[in-house]
Amino acid sequence: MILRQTQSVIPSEEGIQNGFDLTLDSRLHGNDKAKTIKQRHYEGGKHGKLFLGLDLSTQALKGIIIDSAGRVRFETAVNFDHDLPEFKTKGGVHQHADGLTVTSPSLMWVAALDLLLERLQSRKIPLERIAAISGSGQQHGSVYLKRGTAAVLNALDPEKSLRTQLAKSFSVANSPVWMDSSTTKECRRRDAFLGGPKAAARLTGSRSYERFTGNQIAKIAEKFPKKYAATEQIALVSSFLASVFIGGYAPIDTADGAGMNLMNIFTKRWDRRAFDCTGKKLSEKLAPLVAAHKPVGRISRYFTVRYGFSPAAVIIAFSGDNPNSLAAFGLDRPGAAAISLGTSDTIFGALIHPKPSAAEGHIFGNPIDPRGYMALVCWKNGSLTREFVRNSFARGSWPVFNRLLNKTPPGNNGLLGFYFKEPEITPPVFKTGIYLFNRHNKPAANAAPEQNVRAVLESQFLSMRLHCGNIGLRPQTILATGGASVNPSILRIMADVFGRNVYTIKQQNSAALGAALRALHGWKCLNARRFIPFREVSALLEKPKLKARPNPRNHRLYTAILPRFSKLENIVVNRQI
Ligand code: XUL
Repeated sequence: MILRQTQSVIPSEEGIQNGFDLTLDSRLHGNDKAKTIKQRHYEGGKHGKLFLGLDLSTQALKGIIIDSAGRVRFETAVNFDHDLPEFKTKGGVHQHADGLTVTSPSLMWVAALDLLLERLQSRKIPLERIAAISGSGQQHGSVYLKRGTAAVLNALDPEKSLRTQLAKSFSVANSPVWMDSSTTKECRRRDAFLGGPKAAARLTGSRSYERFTGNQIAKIAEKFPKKYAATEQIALVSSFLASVFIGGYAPIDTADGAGMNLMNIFTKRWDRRAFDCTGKKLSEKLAPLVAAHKPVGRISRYFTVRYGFSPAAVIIAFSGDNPNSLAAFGLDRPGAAAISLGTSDTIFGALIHPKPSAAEGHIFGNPIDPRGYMALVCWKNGSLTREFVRNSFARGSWPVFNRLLNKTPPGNNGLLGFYFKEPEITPPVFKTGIYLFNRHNKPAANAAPEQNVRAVLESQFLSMRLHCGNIGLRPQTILATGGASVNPSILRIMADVFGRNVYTIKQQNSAALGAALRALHGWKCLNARRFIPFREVSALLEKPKLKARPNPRNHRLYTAILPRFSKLENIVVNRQI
């Protein structure tokens, strides 16, 4: 016999109130206005409970299953281009002819979910043992659901696919994603409306950015008023996936919600003024905000009947990919930071006293500490720029690059360089080029290969230290990830510039793993009926390996260079405009 659950999960702003008995913690960090909500008993099966983490990223939907000791038991992925070719995506997206608009078919994502779960089922993964599910989504992307979709989600028929049942549910068929940069007009309007970019940053954690969801919504509201009016709910990629699981609209967590330019970063509530410059009746179209460790509902009947999940499986709020990576790396203390050296470079970490800035970076809610924040700063000139310097000056070889590096002393005898192979976002530089300065701060015509090799690395890490410091992130420990983190020479300069130990770990698919760990964490909080420090979960993680220690003398040298670097950077930035 199939038991029908009460579905339709409409959460309140403080927590969840729904048709289920979920244990709620409202005594977070000693605030003991305890709300007693009956606790249900969780039966995960005889052989221990499992936790599922999903990651709906740009190119793929990934899934990781861990056990309660944090061990990865199974991983799988659906690649959009390869596994769902009928949606005709390249790298999971459609690049539009204007060169600015980038979207993904929303229906492709739900098709991918059925495919991924079918794969888990065909591999005989005991889905009935999954006690909690959480997820991750590429940040900033938005999903537009037509009036009536709550009812469709609530009554999904396990006999039919999600794709068939949700085919007519999207008022905007193609979701704008984080790669979209078509909303400059909307950004200028928002910044002006909120009192300028600084005021916008102080309110929402970031000045207005093209990819941030509020600006994408504003564009749709203006360009397609009928579609906007027909929209019942606007979800983030993360909250959309959670909504499908619970069979109703899921709340948006305060880490991913901060990537919209719509949330007051300090109160962690929606901001009415930010809504006012976005679209009519927006407050009716957005779900409430919730801390990322909170349950948002129980799994819907569609999944229990079709795939054999336990009806007791609980859904913990889904969040963005960067916040989930913060969880996967166990960055649970203020100052714990990760630097990802990839196509673009990114630094993110936990902090308590954020300083939102109009010039650089973003402040989000912290997905593993509801009192805290996370900072994130991106540089477009990452690996491609390092490789450009390697190809131009080191015969395209990393060993040659490293040998050249050893020929120059830290500080490069006063030479400083700025390498913009791509237009840069941190700081904003539109004109590409290389800008070199000698020890007297005068433009240097050119530099020897070994000087270029050192200058590109010192410049990249000085820029990281400067700009993450500007928004309040002062790394105490650094976890290096991404392709270039295998190069010990690069890690040594990183350690010297920041004056901190640099570690690495083997872990890949950090967003999906972070989601699985947050599922475990949220489930523990739920059962304990209080907030449990994430440390109890991160203690289960693989211990990072120490790869580079700072040399105190070199660190003092870089600290002395930093003000000069900042001045010269300003000169380069101002020359662009
Ligand atoms: C962060 C951002 C990207 C996406 C990638 O602000 O836009 O890192 O989250 O999925």
